[in-house]
Amino acid sequence: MKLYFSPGACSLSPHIVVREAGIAADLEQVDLKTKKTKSGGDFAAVNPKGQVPTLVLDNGQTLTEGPAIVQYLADQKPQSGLAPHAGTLERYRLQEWLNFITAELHKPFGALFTPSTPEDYKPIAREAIGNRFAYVDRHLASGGPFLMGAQFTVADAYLFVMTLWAKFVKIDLDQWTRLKAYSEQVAARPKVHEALKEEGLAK
Ligand SMILES: N[C@@H](CCC(=O)N[C@@H](CS)C(=O)NCC(=O)O)C(=O)O
Repeated sequence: MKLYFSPGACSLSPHIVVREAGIAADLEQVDLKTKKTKSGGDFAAVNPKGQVPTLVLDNGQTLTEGPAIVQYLADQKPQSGLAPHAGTLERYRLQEWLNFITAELHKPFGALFTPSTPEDYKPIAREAIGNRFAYVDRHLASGGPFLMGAQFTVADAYLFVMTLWAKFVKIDLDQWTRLKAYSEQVAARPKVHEALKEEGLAK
């Protein structure tokens, strides 16, 4: 398998999952502006959407969209516990979290990273992110230490990336003590640290 990624982008989520699951996957860095891979390849030909993460499977098929990719990866190593078994209510709970993160957090963050976003929309996006982080913080108070309880899942890999992005756009996690502690706890996981180091985000 080959995972196309860009350092610090949402592709860090499947990158973490690859390492947590112990999957042997090649990593190929993409320049999201030029749509070229580090080795000079045409990324737009691999994924016409021009977005990471993109996973090319051993059979040559291409899988896109982070929530689908992380579930596919987790299902390659069911014993990892990174996703509850398909068909169980818990699996739908996982999908509930993945959809929440992609639609309600990832998208407003995306607006803050896009240079052409109108200035007057930015406070609206920041407020939405804040409201959703507050919701997650309250959720963590009722269980934890992870989103689904005791077990680290692919949803945690994705939410963790959102907490990293908060620092880039100067959203202070100190106001959500449980979320901040959660982010630090995930960052301290050896496989997460390996992924951060590989992407140049940690020493
Ligand atoms: N819906 C996609 C969104 C992926 C996405 O937003 N990727 C960003 C990086 S975090 C990207 O590739 N941006 C470059 C572009 O859209 O041209 C997913 O969930 O995987």
